[in-house]
Amino acid sequence: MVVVLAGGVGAARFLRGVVRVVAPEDVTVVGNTGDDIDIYGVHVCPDLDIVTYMLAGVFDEERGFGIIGDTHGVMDELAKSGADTWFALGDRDLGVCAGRTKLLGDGAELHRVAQGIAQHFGVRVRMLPMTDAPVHTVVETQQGEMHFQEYWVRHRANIPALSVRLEGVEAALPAPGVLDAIARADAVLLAPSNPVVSIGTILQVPGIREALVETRAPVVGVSPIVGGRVMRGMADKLLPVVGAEVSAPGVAALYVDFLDGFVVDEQDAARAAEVEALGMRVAVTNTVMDTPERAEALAKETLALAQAVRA
Ligand code: FO1
Repeated sequence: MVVVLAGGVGAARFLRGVVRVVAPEDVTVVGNTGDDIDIYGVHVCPDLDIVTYMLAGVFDEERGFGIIGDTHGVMDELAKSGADTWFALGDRDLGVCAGRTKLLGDGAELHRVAQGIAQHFGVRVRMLPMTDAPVHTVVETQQGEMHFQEYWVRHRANIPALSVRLEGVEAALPAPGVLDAIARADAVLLAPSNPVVSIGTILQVPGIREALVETRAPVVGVSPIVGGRVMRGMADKLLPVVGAEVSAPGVAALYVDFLDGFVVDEQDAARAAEVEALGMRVAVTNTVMDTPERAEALAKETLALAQAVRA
């Protein structure tokens, strides 16, 4: 069984490759829920949904979120009534979130709800949120504190960020199954997701980082840096906030206590030796997943590195 720690689009693309190499039933996703937001009366789980929609083959690649071909009747009506619709939820996407909100309101745990949604979409990987507890990432900026989505979507990360914290994490426990999956895995992979607000958030849930240190499984990450820059998203704005350099060794150093291997993009080959000097094995390859075939090749390369560090 392979465990993949996952954020949004980068992780979803990577997982699309992983399930071409490993049977989906043998893949457990531990998804970031720090981005989750309550808005328009519903509970949105962007990263879990992005992964689910991508694996279901219904992801809207052009927008980078939501369901392909979705309509926007609800947002249009909301806008007419004067509501600020800065966070664009398509009609079907809203329906998914409304269903989730109803079940959570009835007392269901998020990991059960997430698994149910994945199943409705025909997704056969095991989808686990990092925690069932309500947590969310708060960004402290020069204009005050705000929810991560306000910073990311409304302000497009254009306000200087001073610090990032995960509200509610002290009382959070890993979702049932997360620690067990990490302990029993044949390999644990870190998707090329944002090291601060996706992977970094998952690592803050009490017990998860310790489980990664202790597991007998090889733990291998994929660098989200390509040519000294982030591939997508705005991690270049947030890495300096945690004192990390925007580079492959800068990201690897954040995981140095548990990482056995790191896959670095060929454009960053010159920095591979610095990653190795941190005490981990390195594979250098093309990490740009512009096609499902490229994602599959990257998944194969990452799993081969996991095999190699175990040997
Ligand atoms: N990202 C945007 O840039 N603008 C949006 O209006 C937006 C809406 C949205 C709705 C549902 C959903 O699941 C994701 C959505 N995202 C949107 C993406 C998301 O906010 C971020 O990209 C992730 O949180 C980062 O992983």
